[in-house]
Amino acid sequence: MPSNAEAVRQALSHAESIAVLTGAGISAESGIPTFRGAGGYWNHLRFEDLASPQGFAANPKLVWTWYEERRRDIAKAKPNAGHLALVELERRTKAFTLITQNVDGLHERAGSQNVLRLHGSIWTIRCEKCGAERTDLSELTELPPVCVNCQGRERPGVVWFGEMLPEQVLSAAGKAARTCDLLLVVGTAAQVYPAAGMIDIALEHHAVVVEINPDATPYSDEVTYTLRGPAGELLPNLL
Ligand code: BV8
Ligand code: ZN
Repeated sequence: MPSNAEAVRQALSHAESIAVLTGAGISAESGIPTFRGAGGYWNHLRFEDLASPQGFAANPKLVWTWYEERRRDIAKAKPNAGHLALVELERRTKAFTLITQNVDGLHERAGSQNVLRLHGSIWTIRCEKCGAERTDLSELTELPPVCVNCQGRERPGVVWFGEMLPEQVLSAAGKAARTCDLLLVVGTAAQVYPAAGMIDIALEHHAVVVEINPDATPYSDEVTYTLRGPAGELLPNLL
């Protein structure tokens, strides 16, 4: 009986179209805290206060302080072997779609090409008043930042709880999950929707679904293979 890793290697080599769903866990080995589990943000912070429109309206300076702190940490971080393994897998695969819940931009910095960012980007800043969007990698000194066009208050260009995901991105992700032969689910607790719903879509369409995570998730018993361990170790071993 081949090991799970061997079976997954086989399945990857036969797959014509591969989709990947990543979450905060793939950036853990780059030193970026996750949201749940050991050291996670939500262990000591409330997502309602920091990642919701209500929280931002109530205390924009607090929310921006948290986002700017994360921006500084991410700017110092580097893509890890897990991110790089997905770049190599994309190079080898005819049809490859990387669906990420992460806003850190590490997949793009690693060199991934076809990336669907379900929850936006921490490097995007959007004016609440006129909607103008800009990319700004610099250290923000004035929090909240002010729109140069209309002096309106600016917010992080991310999707908060209770907000709709970008329509085109979500439908492209759904299509990739529906049409892939194999879905890799890497570093996500699979508790946030509609992102986690990509796993249901792939399962319903009889894709091979592989969970790569040191811990179990609500989908562990439904997926085809579970590989228990850190993505930075397991992904390169699958190439
Ligand atoms: C929506 C912002 C339609 C960006 C995030 C009530 C009202 C409104 C909505 C809801 C509601 N009740 C439920 C909902 C739906 C809600 C939801 O799903 N809630 C959950 C909590 C139940 N979803 C939404 O609100 C979404 N919008 O539904 O709109 C709507 C509109 C109005 C009214 C109704 C519906 C919007 C969701 C997006 C929220 N924004 N972030 C940012 O600042 O980052 S979510 C946040 O969680 C991040 O984006 C993060 O990516 C995401 C998911 O977390 P994970 O990535 O899974 O990370 P986590 O830490 O949880 O897990 C890490 C995993 O990695 C663990 O399993 C760990 O074991 C593993 N790991 C650790 N180390 C490693 C590793 N794996 C591999 N290698 C390692 N080394
Ligand atoms: Zn403006």
